[in-house]
Amino acid sequence: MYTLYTTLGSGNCYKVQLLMHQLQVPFRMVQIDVLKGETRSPEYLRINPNGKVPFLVLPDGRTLGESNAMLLHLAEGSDLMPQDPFERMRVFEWLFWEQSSHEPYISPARFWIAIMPEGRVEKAEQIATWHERGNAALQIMEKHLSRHDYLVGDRYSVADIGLYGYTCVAQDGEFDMSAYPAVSAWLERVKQSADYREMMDLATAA
Ligand SMILES: N[C@@H](CCC(=O)N[C@@H](CS)C(=O)NCC(=O)O)C(=O)O
Repeated sequence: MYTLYTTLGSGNCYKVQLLMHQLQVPFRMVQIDVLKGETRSPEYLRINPNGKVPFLVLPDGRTLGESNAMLLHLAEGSDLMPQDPFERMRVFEWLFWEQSSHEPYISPARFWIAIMPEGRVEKAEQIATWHERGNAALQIMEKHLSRHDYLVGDRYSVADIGLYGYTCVAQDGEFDMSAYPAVSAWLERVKQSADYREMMDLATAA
Protein backbone atom coordinates (compact mmCIF):
# COMPACT_ATOMS: atom_id res chain seq x y z
CA MET A 1 0.00 0.00 0.00
CA TYR A 2 1.09 3.60 -0.60
CA THR A 3 1.95 5.85 2.37
CA LEU A 4 1.44 9.59 1.98
CA TYR A 5 3.11 11.99 4.40
CA THR A 6 0.79 14.94 4.50
CA THR A 7 -0.25 18.05 6.42
CA LEU A 8 -3.68 19.57 7.05
CA GLY A 9 -4.83 22.31 4.69
CA SER A 10 -2.12 21.93 2.07
CA GLY A 11 -3.18 22.21 -1.56
CA ASN A 12 -0.09 20.27 -2.61
CA CYS A 13 -1.15 17.38 -0.36
CA TYR A 14 -4.80 17.67 -1.39
CA LYS A 15 -3.99 17.20 -5.09
CA VAL A 16 -2.40 13.83 -4.36
CA GLN A 17 -5.16 12.77 -1.98
CA LEU A 18 -7.85 13.74 -4.51
CA LEU A 19 -6.20 11.84 -7.35
CA MET A 20 -5.68 8.72 -5.22
CA HIS A 21 -9.26 8.91 -4.05
CA GLN A 22 -10.61 9.36 -7.58
CA LEU A 23 -8.46 6.51 -8.89
CA GLN A 24 -9.43 4.40 -5.87
CA VAL A 25 -5.79 3.74 -5.01
CA PRO A 26 -5.60 2.52 -1.39
CA PHE A 27 -3.22 4.55 0.77
CA ARG A 28 -2.55 5.40 4.37
CA MET A 29 -1.66 8.88 5.56
CA VAL A 30 0.88 10.03 8.12
CA GLN A 31 0.15 13.54 9.42
CA ILE A 32 3.12 15.89 9.74
CA ASP A 33 2.41 19.20 11.47
CA VAL A 34 4.16 21.87 9.40
CA LEU A 35 3.13 24.62 11.83
CA LYS A 36 4.93 22.78 14.64
CA GLY A 37 8.05 22.45 12.46
CA GLU A 38 7.72 18.68 12.13
CA THR A 39 8.93 18.75 8.50
CA ARG A 40 12.31 19.83 9.90
CA SER A 41 12.55 17.25 12.67
CA PRO A 42 15.50 14.83 12.46
CA GLU A 43 13.03 11.92 12.29
CA TYR A 44 11.20 13.38 9.30
CA LEU A 45 14.41 14.50 7.56
CA ARG A 46 15.56 10.88 7.73
CA ILE A 47 12.45 9.94 5.76
CA ASN A 48 12.49 12.94 3.39
CA PRO A 49 15.79 14.86 3.40
CA ASN A 50 14.02 17.64 1.45
CA GLY A 51 11.87 18.36 4.52
CA LYS A 52 8.59 18.91 2.68
CA VAL A 53 5.17 17.35 2.39
CA PRO A 54 3.59 15.71 0.49
CA PHE A 55 5.95 12.77 0.35
CA LEU A 56 4.96 9.42 -1.10
CA VAL A 57 6.26 5.98 -0.23
CA LEU A 58 5.40 3.45 -2.91
CA PRO A 59 4.23 -0.07 -2.03
CA ASP A 60 7.71 -1.39 -2.96
CA GLY A 61 9.44 1.12 -0.64
CA ARG A 62 10.68 3.57 -3.29
CA THR A 63 9.88 7.20 -2.50
CA LEU A 64 8.74 10.23 -4.45
CA GLY A 65 8.74 13.92 -3.56
CA GLU A 66 7.07 16.79 -5.44
CA SER A 67 3.29 16.71 -5.59
CA ASN A 68 3.12 16.95 -9.37
CA ALA A 69 5.63 14.10 -9.86
CA MET A 70 3.31 12.04 -7.63
CA LEU A 71 0.34 13.03 -9.78
CA LEU A 72 2.14 11.96 -12.95
CA HIS A 73 3.25 8.67 -11.42
CA LEU A 74 -0.19 7.81 -10.06
CA ALA A 75 -2.15 8.89 -13.13
CA GLU A 76 0.02 6.95 -15.58
CA GLY A 77 -2.06 4.35 -17.41
CA SER A 78 -5.36 5.73 -16.06
CA ASP A 79 -8.13 7.64 -17.84
CA LEU A 80 -6.82 10.81 -16.19
CA MET A 81 -3.57 10.76 -18.21
CA PRO A 82 -3.94 11.35 -21.96
CA GLN A 83 -2.36 8.78 -24.26
CA ASP A 84 -1.66 11.18 -27.10
CA PRO A 85 2.03 12.18 -26.84
CA PHE A 86 1.44 15.88 -27.36
CA GLU A 87 -1.52 16.02 -24.97
CA ARG A 88 0.74 14.36 -22.38
CA MET A 89 3.19 17.23 -22.85
CA ARG A 90 0.32 19.68 -22.36
CA VAL A 91 -0.32 17.99 -18.99
CA PHE A 92 3.36 18.42 -18.11
CA GLU A 93 3.22 22.04 -19.28
CA TRP A 94 0.33 22.89 -16.95
CA LEU A 95 1.87 21.03 -14.01
CA PHE A 96 5.30 22.67 -14.43
CA TRP A 97 3.57 26.04 -14.84
CA GLU A 98 1.56 25.45 -11.67
CA GLN A 99 4.76 25.07 -9.65
CA SER A 100 6.57 27.99 -11.31
CA SER A 101 3.87 30.61 -11.88
CA HIS A 102 0.75 29.77 -9.85
CA GLU A 103 1.36 27.94 -6.56
CA PRO A 104 4.35 30.12 -5.50
CA TYR A 105 2.01 33.14 -5.33
CA ILE A 106 -1.45 31.82 -4.50
CA SER A 107 -0.26 29.44 -1.79
CA PRO A 108 1.74 31.93 0.36
CA ALA A 109 -0.92 34.66 0.02
CA ARG A 110 -3.48 32.19 1.35
CA PHE A 111 -1.09 30.98 4.05
CA TRP A 112 -0.37 34.43 5.51
CA ILE A 113 -3.96 35.65 5.16
CA ALA A 114 -6.01 32.60 6.15
CA ILE A 115 -3.73 30.25 8.08
CA MET A 116 -1.19 32.53 9.83
CA PRO A 117 -2.95 35.94 9.80
CA GLU A 118 -0.77 37.11 12.70
CA GLY A 119 2.06 37.46 10.13
CA ARG A 120 -0.03 39.40 7.68
CA VAL A 121 1.10 42.93 8.55
CA GLU A 122 4.76 41.98 8.42
CA LYS A 123 4.22 40.27 5.05
CA ALA A 124 2.09 43.06 3.54
CA GLU A 125 4.57 44.00 0.82
CA GLN A 126 5.09 40.38 -0.23
CA ILE A 127 1.36 39.73 -0.15
CA ALA A 128 0.87 42.59 -2.64
CA THR A 129 3.43 40.97 -4.98
CA TRP A 130 1.84 37.52 -4.54
CA HIS A 131 -1.56 39.02 -5.36
CA GLU A 132 -0.21 40.67 -8.49
CA ARG A 133 1.49 37.50 -9.73
CA GLY A 134 -1.27 35.16 -8.59
CA ASN A 135 -3.82 37.28 -10.44
CA ALA A 136 -1.63 37.10 -13.55
CA ALA A 137 -1.73 33.29 -13.25
CA LEU A 138 -5.52 33.29 -12.77
CA GLN A 139 -5.85 35.46 -15.89
CA ILE A 140 -3.94 32.87 -17.90
CA MET A 141 -6.27 30.15 -16.64
CA GLU A 142 -9.28 32.38 -17.33
CA LYS A 143 -8.20 32.92 -20.94
CA HIS A 144 -7.76 29.18 -21.51
CA LEU A 145 -10.90 28.10 -19.66
CA SER A 146 -13.10 30.65 -21.42
CA ARG A 147 -12.44 28.56 -24.57
CA HIS A 148 -12.18 25.06 -23.06
CA ASP A 149 -14.05 23.14 -20.39
CA TYR A 150 -10.85 21.54 -19.04
CA LEU A 151 -7.14 22.26 -19.22
CA VAL A 152 -6.09 19.49 -21.62
CA GLY A 153 -7.97 17.73 -24.42
CA ASP A 154 -11.32 19.12 -23.32
CA ARG A 155 -11.78 16.42 -20.70
CA TYR A 156 -10.99 16.07 -17.00
CA SER A 157 -7.38 15.02 -16.48
CA VAL A 158 -4.62 15.02 -13.90
CA ALA A 159 -3.74 18.54 -15.12
CA ASP A 160 -7.05 19.77 -13.71
CA ILE A 161 -6.32 18.12 -10.36
CA GLY A 162 -2.87 19.74 -10.26
CA LEU A 163 -4.29 23.20 -10.82
CA TYR A 164 -7.35 22.66 -8.67
CA GLY A 165 -5.30 22.14 -5.48
CA TYR A 166 -4.63 25.83 -4.89
CA THR A 167 -7.14 27.47 -7.25
CA CYS A 168 -9.98 26.11 -5.11
CA VAL A 169 -8.65 27.97 -2.07
CA ALA A 170 -7.49 31.15 -3.83
CA GLN A 171 -10.45 33.08 -2.42
CA ASP A 172 -9.08 32.39 1.08
CA GLY A 173 -5.99 34.33 -0.01
CA GLU A 174 -8.26 37.23 -1.01
CA PHE A 175 -8.12 36.61 -4.72
CA ASP A 176 -11.40 37.95 -6.07
CA MET A 177 -12.76 34.93 -7.96
CA SER A 178 -15.73 36.90 -9.30
CA ALA A 179 -13.18 38.40 -11.71
CA TYR A 180 -12.65 34.89 -13.13
CA PRO A 181 -16.01 33.49 -14.27
CA ALA A 182 -14.51 30.78 -16.51
CA VAL A 183 -12.17 29.62 -13.73
CA SER A 184 -15.09 29.63 -11.28
CA ALA A 185 -17.20 27.53 -13.70
CA TRP A 186 -14.26 25.11 -14.08
CA LEU A 187 -13.94 24.83 -10.28
CA GLU A 188 -17.60 23.77 -10.22
CA ARG A 189 -16.99 21.32 -13.09
CA VAL A 190 -14.14 19.68 -11.17
CA LYS A 191 -16.48 19.32 -8.18
CA GLN A 192 -18.83 17.32 -10.42
CA SER A 193 -16.11 14.78 -11.37
CA ALA A 194 -16.59 11.19 -10.20
CA ASP A 195 -15.66 10.56 -6.56
CA TYR A 196 -14.73 14.20 -5.97
CA ARG A 197 -14.10 15.10 -2.31
CA GLU A 198 -13.42 18.46 -0.64
CA MET A 199 -9.96 19.26 0.78
CA MET A 200 -10.93 18.96 4.43
CA ASP A 201 -12.93 15.76 3.77
CA LEU A 202 -9.81 14.06 2.48
CA ALA A 203 -7.34 15.64 4.89
CA THR A 204 -7.79 12.97 7.54
CA ALA A 205 -9.83 10.39 5.62
CA ALA A 206 -7.46 7.58 4.63
N1 LIG B 1 7.11 21.76 -4.78
C1 LIG B 1 6.67 21.01 -3.63
C2 LIG B 1 6.25 21.98 -2.56
C3 LIG B 1 6.04 21.30 -1.23
C4 LIG B 1 5.81 22.27 -0.13
O1 LIG B 1 6.21 23.46 -0.20
N2 LIG B 1 5.20 21.80 0.92
C5 LIG B 1 4.93 22.61 2.07
C6 LIG B 1 3.50 22.37 2.52
S1 LIG B 1 2.37 22.79 1.23
C7 LIG B 1 5.88 22.21 3.20
O2 LIG B 1 6.21 21.05 3.32
N3 LIG B 1 6.29 23.18 4.02
C8 LIG B 1 7.04 22.90 5.20
C9 LIG B 1 8.49 23.20 5.10
O3 LIG B 1 8.94 23.75 4.05
O4 LIG B 1 9.18 22.91 6.08
C10 LIG B 1 5.52 20.08 -4.02
O5 LIG B 1 4.82 20.37 -4.98
O6 LIG B 1 5.34 19.03 -3.36
